[in-house]
Amino acid sequence: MTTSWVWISFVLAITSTAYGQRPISVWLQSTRTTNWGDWAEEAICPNGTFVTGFRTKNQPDQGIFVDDTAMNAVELACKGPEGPATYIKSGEALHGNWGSFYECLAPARGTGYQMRSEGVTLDNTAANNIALYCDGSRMEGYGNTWGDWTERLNCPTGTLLCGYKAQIAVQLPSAIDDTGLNNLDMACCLESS
Ligand SMILES: [Ca+2]
Ligand SMILES: [Ca+2]
Repeated sequence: MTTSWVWISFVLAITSTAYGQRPISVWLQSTRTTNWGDWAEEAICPNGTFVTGFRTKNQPDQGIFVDDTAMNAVELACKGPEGPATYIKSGEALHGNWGSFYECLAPARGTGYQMRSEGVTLDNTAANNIALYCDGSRMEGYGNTWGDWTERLNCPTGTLLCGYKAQIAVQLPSAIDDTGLNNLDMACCLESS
């Protein structure tokens, strides 16, 4: 390694610490039961805070003559040892209404999650619900019941949920079949971050 290359690496390390995003230990990826839409910008909890709750924006069953989309967005609550919650959101599709917040029982924090998703069908809905794990307990959101619960995803030991990004399809190519939210990938950060 030349002296100049060492210097460049040093400058990059300093700038990424000063201006870069909080370091992510690992991204957990939801099972791609469907894979429509674009990924919205990542939403990451402020330093020193972790995911402690969530709510969903869900469209209830519209009946057989109207297009269904089920889950359309998720919002997360981030908390530290003290102070008020910060709310973060990655994308939001059009349909549905926001349900109640589900909060971990303090001092528990989010350690993993699970998605309920529907595969390809006549009227596609993709993601239908999400469940958050706070240490041992599991909380299901306000959602619909099409499809199946997919694999439970857990942060590695020593890390906690600290953010997410959502894949959202506003409209499928068929133009009359929306699905809203399709996938959620969630970030795990070191407990010390
Ligand atoms: Ca959906
Ligand atoms: Ca649909």
